[in-house]
Amino acid sequence: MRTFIPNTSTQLFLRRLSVLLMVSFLTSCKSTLNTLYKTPRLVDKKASPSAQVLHKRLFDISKKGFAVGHQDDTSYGVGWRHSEDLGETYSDVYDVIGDYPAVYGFDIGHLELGNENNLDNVPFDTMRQLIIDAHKNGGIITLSWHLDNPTSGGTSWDQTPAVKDILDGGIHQEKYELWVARVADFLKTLNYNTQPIPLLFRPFHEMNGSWFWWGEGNCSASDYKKLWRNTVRLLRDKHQLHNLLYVYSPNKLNREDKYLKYFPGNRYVDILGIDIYDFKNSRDYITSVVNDLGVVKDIANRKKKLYAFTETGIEKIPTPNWFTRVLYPYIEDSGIAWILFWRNDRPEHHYMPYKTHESENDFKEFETFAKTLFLKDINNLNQPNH
Ligand code: BMA
Repeated sequence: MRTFIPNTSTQLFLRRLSVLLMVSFLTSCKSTLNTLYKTPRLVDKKASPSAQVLHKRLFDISKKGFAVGHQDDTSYGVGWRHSEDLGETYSDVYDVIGDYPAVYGFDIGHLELGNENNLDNVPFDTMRQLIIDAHKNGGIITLSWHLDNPTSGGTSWDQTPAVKDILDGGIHQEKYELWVARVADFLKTLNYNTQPIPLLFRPFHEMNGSWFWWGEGNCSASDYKKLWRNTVRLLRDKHQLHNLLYVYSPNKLNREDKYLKYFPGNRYVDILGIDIYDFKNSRDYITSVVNDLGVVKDIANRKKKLYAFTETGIEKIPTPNWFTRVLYPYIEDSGIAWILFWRNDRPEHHYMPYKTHESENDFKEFETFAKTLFLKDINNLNQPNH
């Protein structure tokens, strides 16, 4: 048999080909690795199966696009409030696109006081039912907590320093522990088919801004971290709640801000987030979205954590094509697991369109885009194991 002896140009070609093959092999290995789910180290070593399933589900979602969420979607909207008499689940989002959001935000502010209603007048009994319904239908639940100021008795926005008072034997520590116990009691009632409903818990958000009593200038970074860790320990260890994933979400980063300044540690945070609003200056907004989501993505990848756009929107949506032209191009390939638009309270304060609003068609187009995942979309991805 004749042996084939390549000439020099064939040798060069073969060498190049093998390098090319090797590179493409390594790249394909890397992309397979990126899509492989590795069992995470969750804050809660005893995380419920439901919480573990939610984490995996968010990972899968982030590989396909991002889950679209809305705060208080089914509690009220522009011109209506949930009531048993309505007989069906109202939602401004459903009204516009014929599907529900994939993520449902609720706020438990004033639960700590033992009140019947939250700070926006949603009865906690209604909230419980809406959370159970959303979960039953395959939706994902995220909770924020605009709790009152324990020192002054004012609201979350009362900047009287208070964090020190609820730590390490401070004068209001017992009161704070009672507040957390009330939260725990309510969270324990969120069950479906005898399983605890998994919850994305996002307390003490926007701490790098100074508008909340737990924010910049109103407490030190080290006290903030202590407060976060204590709260986790109370919920997880004292009250034995194992269905929470903990989400850290600073506000839009100002030039001098460091994303991790208030970060309580890898062992106390499951998912990284960021809140950025468009205050009617879309150029500024886009700059922040690109920069800040980039920062969050890098840090999250380094820490092997999921990340999300935990609050956003433009009040009243006065900018034409805001969803499709201002927002979508900059989040399309960001890798976020979800995005949460803020609440629809009234014509002067809403972040999602409603029927007859000018941005209705823009939002309908947004819904058709490849990466925007609503309730039907995430249910089609993989059936959650209820
Ligand atoms: C804020 C505003 C307030 C509301 C609070 C908690 O951003 O929407 O009106 O009380 O969130 O939902």
